Amino acid sequence: MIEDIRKGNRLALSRVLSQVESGSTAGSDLLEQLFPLTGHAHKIGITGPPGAGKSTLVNALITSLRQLPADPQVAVIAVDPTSPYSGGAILGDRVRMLDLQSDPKVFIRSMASRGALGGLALQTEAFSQVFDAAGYDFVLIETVGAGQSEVDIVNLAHTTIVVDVPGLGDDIQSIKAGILEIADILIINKADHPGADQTLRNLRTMVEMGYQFSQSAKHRLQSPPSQPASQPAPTTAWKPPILKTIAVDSSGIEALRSAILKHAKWLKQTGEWERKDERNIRATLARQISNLLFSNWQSQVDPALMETTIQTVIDRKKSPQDAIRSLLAL
Ligand SMILES: Nc1nc2c(ncn2[C@@H]2O[C@H](COP(=O)(O)OP(=O)(O)OP(=O)(O)O)[C@@H](O)[C@H]2O)c(=O)[nH]1
Ligand SMILES: [Mg+2]
Repeated sequence: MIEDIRKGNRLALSRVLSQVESGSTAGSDLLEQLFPLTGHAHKIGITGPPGAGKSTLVNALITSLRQLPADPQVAVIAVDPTSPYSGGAILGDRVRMLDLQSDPKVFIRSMASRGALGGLALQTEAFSQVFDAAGYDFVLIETVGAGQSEVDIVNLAHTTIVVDVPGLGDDIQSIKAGILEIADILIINKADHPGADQTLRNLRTMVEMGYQFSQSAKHRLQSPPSQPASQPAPTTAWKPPILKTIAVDSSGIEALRSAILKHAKWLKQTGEWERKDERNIRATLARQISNLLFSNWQSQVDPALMETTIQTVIDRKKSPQDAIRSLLAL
């Protein structure tokens, strides 16, 4: 099967992804054998509010990446039940998607966000390892930017693109401060809508503040990080570019593609590429270990005892700490 997917057999690739998704032993054996073949793909996260145009942007980006002289292979993981890829599409989106699917070097796979075994981040990581091992050069990961799990997902990526749209209002601007911190490239999509320049100015101010803070913090705080990484921190900070796009007619997509390639170059020159991989491996191992410990414990605990213990906590007869001690038999 692994030989088949490396040769570009799409049916085999589909099967491997399904095995992995099911969480079967066969799936995990495949992942284990694929792992030595990974480490080449450029993983790109695309996040932003619902309806911002992420899928439209991804569509346009695939076409643009496919025109690169290196003739790269492009995979998409759509972590999103409302994504056009999963069937809720208006006709136009579906037609475009079919166009792309007929390209043998493009593979689009959606992922049900509910019930993902071991959590969304692990599932996304597993899928991107399959694509990476299969020889895909770019793995685009689309997810709705709403909470911590999305931040976890985009942290798997080498490059994170945050998509904003004009006219969402000031209240939302403040929420976005958190998501801005993870952005390597900022997009104002739907630049054909009124207010695009105002949004651009707002974002520019926020990015400028964040950039100055990170620069001065780097000079002032010389304390070692809590988890020493084998690679030193980069000497030149990356300043996230802010680009306007109109995804529906592909305007601004070439600038986006250039920014992505420039970011990849910066990551490699500064050693940040390896640092990101290292962080990703640490986070993935920690997640897998805690999942495994939890499911081992859960399979051993008596469900009736679990229920009565929870009830004693609800009745305030036991503290949560006490309950944990007795459930873990500490
Ligand atoms: N006017 C305008 N409409 C756009 C643009 N980009 C996308 N749209 C439209 O916005 C709608 C939502 O686009 P999607 O690409 O599905 O957005 P999304 O962010 O993937 O949405 P979810 O996955 O549901 O969160 C569609 O009707 C698109 O045609 C744009 O640049 N300008
Ligand atoms: Mg979408």
